[in-house]
Amino acid sequence: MHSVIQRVAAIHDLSGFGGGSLAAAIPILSTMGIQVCSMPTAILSTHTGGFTDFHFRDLTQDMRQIFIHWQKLALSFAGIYSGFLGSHEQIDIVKDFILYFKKETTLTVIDPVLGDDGQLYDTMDFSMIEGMRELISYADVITPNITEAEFLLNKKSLTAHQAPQKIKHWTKELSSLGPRWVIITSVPENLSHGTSVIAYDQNFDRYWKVTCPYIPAYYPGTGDIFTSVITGSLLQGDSLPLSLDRAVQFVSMAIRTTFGHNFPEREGVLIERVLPNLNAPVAISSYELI
Ligand code: PXL
Repeated sequence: MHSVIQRVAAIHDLSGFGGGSLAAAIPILSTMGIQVCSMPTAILSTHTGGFTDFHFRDLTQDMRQIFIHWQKLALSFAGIYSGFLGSHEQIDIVKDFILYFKKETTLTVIDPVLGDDGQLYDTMDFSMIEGMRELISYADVITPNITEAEFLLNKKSLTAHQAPQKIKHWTKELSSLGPRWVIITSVPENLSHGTSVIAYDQNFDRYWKVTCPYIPAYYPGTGDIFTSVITGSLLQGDSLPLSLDRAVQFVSMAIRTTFGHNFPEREGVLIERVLPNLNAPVAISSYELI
């Protein structure tokens, strides 16, 4: 079906409260002028980070039906963007979806959501790591955090001191599994007490880094916000380093806007307050070639 606007198939869960996943992808991409076609993987009352007793409805069978209907409609996508997946079957559906809908010009972004802070999320197990490792071979861009990168490469946890140098190698190692661009987030910076994102561009054999100051807070959903901005920015035609800059700046701004209020972290960040910044002219740039 014809579209005059860039269209992205977004394959994530929908969490009713607490932000993240589709609740991040839809407003961010939409603000960036990109149409989001949602394929929800599950519906939850809240995300799983910091809430207990949440309601969870698996939508694996609905995903297949949505896929079949979109095939009949002959939809085409400028981007395919997946995040939190609940099972092996969902990983297989995303794989089939990419094989069917990806064209030469389609940007495929896979956020291999598995865990954070050295731990797997409650709903993940080691077989999901295997599945994700295979799925990322179909991606153009992947955005693991440092914990997910460890699991995907079967590495031991790093000390903050050695992190940035080692992570450079990890980005290239992950890229050898398939994706042109590998972006590893939440990399600790020992000296500045900040955190960095480190990225590798396979085509140009170049490494990039953007660092932001440390904020003593952990808000769920910021990874989804980061990858949504990366997706939008690359689709708008930005370079990898500029996309990194825009995503880091947007997430930092969302965290800083929220942190001052002292709300419980599990409620996520006040994304609505900062959405209009996505349309601001490029102002400062802090990326480095490393
Ligand atoms: O932000 C990753 C994510 C996505 N979806 C759900 C989650 C999480 C992280 O906890 O619980 C449902």
